[in-house]
Amino acid sequence: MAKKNKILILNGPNLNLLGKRQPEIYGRLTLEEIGREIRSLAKRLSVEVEIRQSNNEGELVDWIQQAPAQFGAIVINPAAYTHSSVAMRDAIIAAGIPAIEIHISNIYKREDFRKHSYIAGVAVGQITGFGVQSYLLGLRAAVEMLMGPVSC
Ligand code: CA2
Repeated sequence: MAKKNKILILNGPNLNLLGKRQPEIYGRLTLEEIGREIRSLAKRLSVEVEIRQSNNEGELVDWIQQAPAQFGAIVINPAAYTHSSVAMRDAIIAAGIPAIEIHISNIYKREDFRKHSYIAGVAVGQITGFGVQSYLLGLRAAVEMLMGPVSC
C-alpha cells in the first residue's frame, strides 16, 4: 500500500563515487554522508525515506515501476541517465506518482550535452546546482506536495 509519507530517493550511475573524485564539481561529501543529512531532515519533517543508488539503468527502471506500491513520491538524481534515458522517463510516466529531479551541479552551466534532460518533461520540477542542498530542497518539495506546507 502506497504511503503518502514515504519518499524514495534514487541515485543514478557513478554517484557512489561522490566525495572520492571531482570534489570541485560534486563536493566533498560521500553518498553515505549525504544520506545522513537527508535522513536527519526527513526525521524533522516526520517522513520516511529510502535511499538507493544503482549504476544499472534496468535496476533504476524496476525501482521506479515498483515505487507506487510503497512510496508517495520519488526524488531522483538520474545522473548521466538524465541525458540519455527514455526508459527512465517512460517508467516515471507509468509510475504516476510525483517525481522531483535533482542535480548537485548546475547542468545548464556545464557541457552542452548536459543541458537536455529526458526526465525534466515528466518531473514535477527540477532543482539543479545547489550541491547537497539540492537533495534537501527536493525532499522538502516532495513533502510539501504530499502533505502541505512544512514549518522547519
Ligand atoms: O550534478 C549532478 O548531480 C549530475 O546528475 C551528476 C552526474 C552528471 O552526469 C549529470 O550531468 C549531473 C554525474 C554523477 C557522477 O558523479 C561522480 C561523482 C564523483 C566522481 C565522479 C562522478
